[in-house]
Amino acid sequence: MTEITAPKSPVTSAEFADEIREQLKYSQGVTAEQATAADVYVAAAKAVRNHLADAWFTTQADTVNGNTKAVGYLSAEFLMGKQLENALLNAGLTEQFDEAVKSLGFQPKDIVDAEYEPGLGNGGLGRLAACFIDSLASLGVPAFGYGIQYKYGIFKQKFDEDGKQVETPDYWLNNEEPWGHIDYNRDQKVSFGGEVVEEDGKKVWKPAWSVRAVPVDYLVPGYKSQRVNTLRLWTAKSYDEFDLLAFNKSEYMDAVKPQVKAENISKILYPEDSTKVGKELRLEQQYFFVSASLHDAIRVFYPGQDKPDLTTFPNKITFQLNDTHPVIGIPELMRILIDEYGYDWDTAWGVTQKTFNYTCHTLLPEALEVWPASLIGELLPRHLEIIEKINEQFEAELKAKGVDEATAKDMAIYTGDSVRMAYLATYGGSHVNGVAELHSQLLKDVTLKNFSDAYPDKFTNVTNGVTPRRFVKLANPGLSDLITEGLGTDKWVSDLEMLEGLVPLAQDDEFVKKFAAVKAANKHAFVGFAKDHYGLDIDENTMFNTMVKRLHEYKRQSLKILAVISKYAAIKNGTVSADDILPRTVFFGAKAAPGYYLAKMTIQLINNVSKVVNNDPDVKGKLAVHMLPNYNIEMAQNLIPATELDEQISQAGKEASGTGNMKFALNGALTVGTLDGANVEIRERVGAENFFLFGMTVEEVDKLYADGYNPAKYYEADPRLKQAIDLVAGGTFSNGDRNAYAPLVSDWLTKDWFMTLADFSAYADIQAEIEKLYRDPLEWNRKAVLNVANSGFFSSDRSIEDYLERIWHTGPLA
Ligand code: 26Y
Repeated sequence: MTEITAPKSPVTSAEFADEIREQLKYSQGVTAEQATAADVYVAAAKAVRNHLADAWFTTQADTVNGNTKAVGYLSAEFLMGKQLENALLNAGLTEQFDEAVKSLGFQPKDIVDAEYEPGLGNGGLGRLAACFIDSLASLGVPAFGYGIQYKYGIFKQKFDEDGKQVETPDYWLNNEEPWGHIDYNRDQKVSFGGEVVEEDGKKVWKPAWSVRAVPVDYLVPGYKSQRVNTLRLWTAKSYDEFDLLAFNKSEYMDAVKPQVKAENISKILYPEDSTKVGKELRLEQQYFFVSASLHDAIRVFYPGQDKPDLTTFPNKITFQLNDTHPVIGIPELMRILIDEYGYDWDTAWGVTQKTFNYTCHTLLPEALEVWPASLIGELLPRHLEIIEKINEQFEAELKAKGVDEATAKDMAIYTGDSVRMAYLATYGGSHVNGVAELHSQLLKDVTLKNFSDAYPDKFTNVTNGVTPRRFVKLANPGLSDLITEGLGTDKWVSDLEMLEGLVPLAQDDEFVKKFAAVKAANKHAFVGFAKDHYGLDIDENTMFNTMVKRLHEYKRQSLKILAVISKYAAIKNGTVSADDILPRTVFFGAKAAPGYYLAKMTIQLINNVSKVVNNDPDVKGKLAVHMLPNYNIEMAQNLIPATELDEQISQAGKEASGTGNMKFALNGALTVGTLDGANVEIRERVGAENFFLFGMTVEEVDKLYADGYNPAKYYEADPRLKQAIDLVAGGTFSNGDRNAYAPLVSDWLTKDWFMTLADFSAYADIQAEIEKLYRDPLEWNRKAVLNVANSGFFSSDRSIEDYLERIWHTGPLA
């Protein structure tokens, strides 16, 4: 073991300023006088990277030679957010940076803001991966994040004049990107297509084409841990860059064809978070990064060895499969062990099963990936053979366990036509986990029931969490200072359950008032942010009520907008008196998958409700609605701390966990929510009296499906709902056009798969309770403080501790 040496920090602010000057001069070619904020940002980022370098090398050496197994987190998404501020915090360089840039004539905030946010994820799953690698490094656990450096991240969202979502490409690498280090000397070859032949009684795969996987390394500094892990994102390059022959014949497009084909693999993140697209390119992406990562791990842990003893592989590293996306890794490791290293099947299987574990992030059966066998056969013919053999072995094992034939058939990994990746993952790994208690239970009872019956010991739960560094300390400095004052220490940043120490302070009116003042200041700051970014004028003396997440029918943004419309109608009709109206500003933020018709129409509706409501003098000062464009991590960091009421209103049994819910509770918003996902655990912890619960339970939902659900009945029964839907259908939000939302209205009245209408009355009713409490600021804020105090459990540090104990069976470096 190498001795741990601290990163070069703490440096003095003067040294930091000198380093920025040097970087400006020698790496960017501008003087400090010529430099813009964007230049200083790049220079500062490089300076921080240099400071972390030694700790990174030490961590790498200890990871290979050390006393503990590493974690490989295989994920198609890492939604990191801006890096500079986080790297400064974790490296302990924030103050020095602030002083340094001021001495150069800049404001720290302008430098931090100059960073372009990388959007290499769709939503919760990608952000969870980012929180997890922060926690792994902070806990000192050796780990690699493995994924793809997409050239284009999640699309940028705008709205056109009709309020429709317009997607534009996110070319984030258009500007200098100082964090990633491309390492051409640690590349891997990834092959596709071709055929499998027998040579000397051995199966030999003769691929048709290959691409070069080149790693781009990002440093992942732990908070005060002196450890720096690696996020290794692969980019695809062509081996035959350029067809000179074609070029010389003036066939310029043909000349770059091989390059384009190869580079397409890492070109774009699929903007889908449901699994309606089954594209060939997506399978290529998955295999590309998983194959490169497995080979990379062998390179790292058996340096320079031609004949490594790979039976020790599972002692060196354990791989977590983040959803079904990397599950092709199971047959790939089998192939590597058998074809590349000559192990027999049984040995290879033993190693493979010990190496992998699988996290499921969904409850929607259609979101479990299933690949046509023909596609796998074309792209990865050897893998299809291996999958078939795994399936045969699995069938035999089930038979031996006494599982009846019909059940075994239902459980097939390979059906002849298709390959079910979730089943392959469950059988091919050691553990399977859901992401919240309720979700894990439903996986066992419903989604993977047969598997749980046959292999009960494999199943476990790890409730999600979020990193307190980014989502409290950075996002909410005011609250962070107050917490530190209340607890008399800032140790809570790496031990979040210490927040419990604030419980008694919820009874201290002075403390509660201080909390209220922080919230008011955050609201004020957000008003400025919204003015700068979106040109909006927001009244900060209204309740800030927020619903931000991907747009999905099951998440039920429809329920929220119908309730808003109903409230609007009530004000217009005078059904509520002016005195009884609690002024509210409702914020939505949501991207819809570009091919998801009803989701996009819902965005259009929200935008047009916003136009009508915000321009109606009758409701001015009482109700405002804003659909904020391009919800991303930056917006989350600004909006969450300013929010007072958070919406988590999915149909029970559909949201696997949610992590926004945790961020809001930790920042002292109260939640209105259903008994779904992690809401259940949040409510248990913060107390039922500090959470606005409404709506059907999973059991009630199931019963209603079974009894035959008729949404029209609910429309007829609640005049508030009827009126809201009639306004949409009647053209109030479409300049009189009665057809504009016809598909949405018809879906509500005839299908309504996620039972928005059935939950409407309960949702509308609970608003009175919410508003009553809000009129008593001291009581509202007392409950908000209790939300903060009791949400320490939802730190991703705790999630990682659970993974270490229940699944990975490893721990920090000594
Ligand atoms: C296969 C492809 C189309 C696809 C791409 C992205 C499929 C799914 C996804 C993303 C899923 C996702 O973000 N799931 C969310 O994971 C969070 C972290 O566990 C959960 O909190 C959240 O409930 C779940 O919807």
